[in-house]
Amino acid sequence: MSALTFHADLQRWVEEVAHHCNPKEVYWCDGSAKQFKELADELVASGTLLRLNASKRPNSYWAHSDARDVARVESKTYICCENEEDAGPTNNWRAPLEMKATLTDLYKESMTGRRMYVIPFSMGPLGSEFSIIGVELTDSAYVVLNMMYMTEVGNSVLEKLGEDGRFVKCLHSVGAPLGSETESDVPWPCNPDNTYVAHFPETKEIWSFGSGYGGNALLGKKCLALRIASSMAKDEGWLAEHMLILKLTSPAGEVHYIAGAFPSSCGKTNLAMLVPAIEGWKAETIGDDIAWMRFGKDGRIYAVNPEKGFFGVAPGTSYKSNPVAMDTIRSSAIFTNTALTEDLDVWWEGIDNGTSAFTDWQGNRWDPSSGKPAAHPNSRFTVSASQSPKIAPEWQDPKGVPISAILFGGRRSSLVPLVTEAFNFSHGVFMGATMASETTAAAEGQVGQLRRDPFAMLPFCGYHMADYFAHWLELGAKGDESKLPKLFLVNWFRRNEAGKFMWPGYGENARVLKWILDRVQHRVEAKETPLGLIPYTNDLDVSGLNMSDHELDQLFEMDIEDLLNEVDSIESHFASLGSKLPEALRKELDLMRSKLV
Ligand code: OXD
Ligand code: MN
Repeated sequence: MSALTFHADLQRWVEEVAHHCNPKEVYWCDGSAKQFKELADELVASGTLLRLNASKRPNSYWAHSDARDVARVESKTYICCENEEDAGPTNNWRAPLEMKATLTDLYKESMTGRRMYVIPFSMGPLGSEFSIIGVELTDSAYVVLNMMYMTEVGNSVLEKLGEDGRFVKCLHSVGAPLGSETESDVPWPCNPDNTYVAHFPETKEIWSFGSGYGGNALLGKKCLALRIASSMAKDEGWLAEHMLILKLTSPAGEVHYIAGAFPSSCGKTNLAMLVPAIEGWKAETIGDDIAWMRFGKDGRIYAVNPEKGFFGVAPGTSYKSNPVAMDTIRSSAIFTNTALTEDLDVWWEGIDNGTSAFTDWQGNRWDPSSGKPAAHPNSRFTVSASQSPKIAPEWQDPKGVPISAILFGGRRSSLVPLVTEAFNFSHGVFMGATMASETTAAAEGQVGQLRRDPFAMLPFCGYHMADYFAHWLELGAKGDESKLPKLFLVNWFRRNEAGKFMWPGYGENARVLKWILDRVQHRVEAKETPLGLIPYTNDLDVSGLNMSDHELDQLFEMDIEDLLNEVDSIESHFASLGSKLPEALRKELDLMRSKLV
């Protein structure tokens, strides 16, 4: 199929890559439903996809990955800038030429026997000043289908690109060439021993090899919209953040937009699809994972969601925890690594719908007594955001939406109160810079370990983390504090001595958001503590929760000794970031210590 583009650089690059990787043909993705169906049918025929029971889950598919390719691979993710110092201590670094040499060898003939797909895509609404165009070359049709749900794909993007528009070159190969035209393929080709996810921020390129899973392979998401975009944002004076965007309407009809940074698998999608448990409040989604933010002409910060779909964690999603997600994925969705029921619908731990798994995520008969989960803990659904019954009408507004408050949060079973407001913007940056969370299955590695995850950007910041803090502080200093969003630290995950969650979470989180908006609107005072400002007891609406005053107090309890240990731990976190750490953050830490002793 020939290209519908007169973009000489794009054509040259496609030819060069095809020449080197040796695919049997080049396939230009036009973004049409016809192509989607054609590729899905092929993947069903070849065994990569299974068509789900059409009476239960119309137009939906199930895939299971190779058991060695199930999550983002942070240890194999690289920022390849000229100077190691610019990548900073939190990123893996390789010199661009060295990484390109390694990968050029690996890409040689890596697409033999496969098709190479050309996916022109836009992150952000086409034509918005926020948007960035990318083109992904991949030998995975599964990636094409997922990209079609997650981004704007096809001819409209090529048209926008014209003859000389700028785009981010994104190269992806599963790294599993077929020896001959007749060699049969495996359902999930990948190359776990040679996986690399490499970013070249200076030349704005992404080269990914060996993995077909999620953020390693859908290059618009974490690679472009966070790692490359964060580095562009630093140079150009805006922010590319790992944040949800939520629209809240009060019973009086007041509308506010809130952004929130939470590490992977900490309930971001649930919060983005919140169903408020308090009377009269309405919540709608703008985005569940990424926010690009910049100053508007009125001096406020505006945000867009650069994605067009949701790539959500399935386990734990139910009509109780997230009815909006459950309604969104009723049809036209792709499920990866969930379990299956006997009648070919999907199943996962916590789906809580009266069914049971029949086969596990690898497609084997599931034995409940094995003690192993039926669905992989990082199993996912991919679906178009437009299918959500609670998507806000303005979710693709090219101007973005004005942000009133930003939340930082993580899983902390102790120490961090339910909600704390920053004293001012730079104290809020300190909160973001020091946030920590217990690790989850979204990335390889052990689950449940406490790690500092500044702004939930640890795996996604495309440059030196201390420079990133400085960028936030500079942006704050440019703004008028009265127009900047107010910053808050939240923690839905605190546990009592018996190990039980102390806060009901989910829809009840609206109570915390209500207090936050009361603060934004200067309607209530707040109590000063060494950590920040917390609600006076009567200002947090807990009516109907059956919570004793003691239980409520426990959610905000501060143990001085524990907090002094936390100060020490932050001190070493800061030390690990080296000498570039902004002085303002060191001062915030000194201030915190002085308030505790
Ligand atoms: C995600 C992640 O997939 O953060 O959103 O891992
Ligand atoms: Mn994420």
